[in-house]
Amino acid sequence: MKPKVLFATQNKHKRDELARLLPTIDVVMLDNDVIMPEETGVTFEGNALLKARGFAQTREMWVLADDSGLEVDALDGAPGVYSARYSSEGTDEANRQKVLQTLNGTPSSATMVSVMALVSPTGNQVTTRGQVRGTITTARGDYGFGYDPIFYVDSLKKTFGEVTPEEKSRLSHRALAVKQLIDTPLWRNFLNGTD
Ligand code: ITT
Repeated sequence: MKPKVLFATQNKHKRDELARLLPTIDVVMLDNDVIMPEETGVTFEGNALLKARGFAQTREMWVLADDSGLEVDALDGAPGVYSARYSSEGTDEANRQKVLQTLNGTPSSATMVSVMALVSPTGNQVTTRGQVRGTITTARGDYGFGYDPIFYVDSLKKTFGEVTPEEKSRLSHRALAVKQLIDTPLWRNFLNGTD
């Protein structure tokens, strides 16, 4: 039987990426009607822990959470931790449009960030951070989600919207965060069923 972890997210795209990155783990998703805690943190680490800690306590399970976003250099790091709520509509399309409109043609480098938090049933915790550098471009490609189509990666000569899920899972910010996570002592405890 695969070790089971609850992934505290309402974002199906994140869940699909995580399931691809952790094929030997049973990644359980929250039901759609579950209310997520308000993301009051000012760092990705703070918000990832906020999401994971609440559910680990109430469900007495191992819980993973991901807090992620886009930091645009010419916008002083915005939208950053406010990436999901950058536009008033809060949809992926409106958020991308707002980045492009705010930049108004100014070229800019940017960072995609993913912070993973793992919390045990007794409250032991760890966070890891993965980052990928790129530049902002007009939207290209139908793959991915969120800011992927406007995030161009030099080494790929493509936006994240133009790479297949397999390619993205080889080098994404989320892949880098997971790679570090599975090297932590707490992850070994999770696999061993100790806490
Ligand atoms: P949960 O909090 O339920 O996990 P969420 O979508 O609200 O889901 P965040 O608060 O972490 O997640 O917000 C992340 C924002 O960054 C959101 O707008 C995503 O679309 C975007 N994002 C996250 N990962 C991304 C990725 O791999 N590629 C492009 N955009 C991404």
